[in-house]
Amino acid sequence: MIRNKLDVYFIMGSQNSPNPLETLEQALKAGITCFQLREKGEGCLEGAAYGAFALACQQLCQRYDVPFIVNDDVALALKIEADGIRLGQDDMAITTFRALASNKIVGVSVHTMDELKQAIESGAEYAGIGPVFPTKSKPDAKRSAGFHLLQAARHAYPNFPIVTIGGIDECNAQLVQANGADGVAVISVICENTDITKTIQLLRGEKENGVK
Ligand code: 3NM
Repeated sequence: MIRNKLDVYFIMGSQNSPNPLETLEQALKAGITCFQLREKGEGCLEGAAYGAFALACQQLCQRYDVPFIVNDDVALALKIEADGIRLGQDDMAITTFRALASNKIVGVSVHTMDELKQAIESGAEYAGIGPVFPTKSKPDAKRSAGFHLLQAARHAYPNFPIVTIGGIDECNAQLVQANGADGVAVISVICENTDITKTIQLLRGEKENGVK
């Protein structure tokens, strides 16, 4: 059930960290609940190097029994048998993807209630809503929308899995969850932190002794 896996949803590509596999393994050890490979932007890997990096990330996720999701790249997700795909509004339609792979987790990024309704009706398993706060990790992100859409989405669909994204850190993660999110999707707060274990504890709402 994907809803239980959205708690701390870590997103990373090789461009986000000087030692991406080390960062991923530390994050897995510290208790991330889902991982998305997002190889995008300046300096990102291509071709065989991209494929090898994706496989290495997937193997680490398998070792820690954490779902491995691919951002946008349907061909890669199918080729390496990822657990799922995240699709944006300009990517392949959910129904088209489902026809290619019926058994994978499908997540969709939405920015309006209409897009959310459409995603649910097309069979998405979870939705991503963002950016809730300004982000420096996605240059083409839309203007931060605060909690308005998140609250409306939760009100309309009390049980649909929702993860929020954009500028989320240890300080605001609980606020996001209090406003209806099942979990937080983050890049920089993990990639740019030296104490990944403590960061993930705080994102999960745990005290430093691991207690909620
Ligand atoms: N998508 P950080 S914001 C990948 O709003 C991504 O759809 C967004 O990175 C969206 O945790 C974003 O460093 C970047 O702010 C999130």
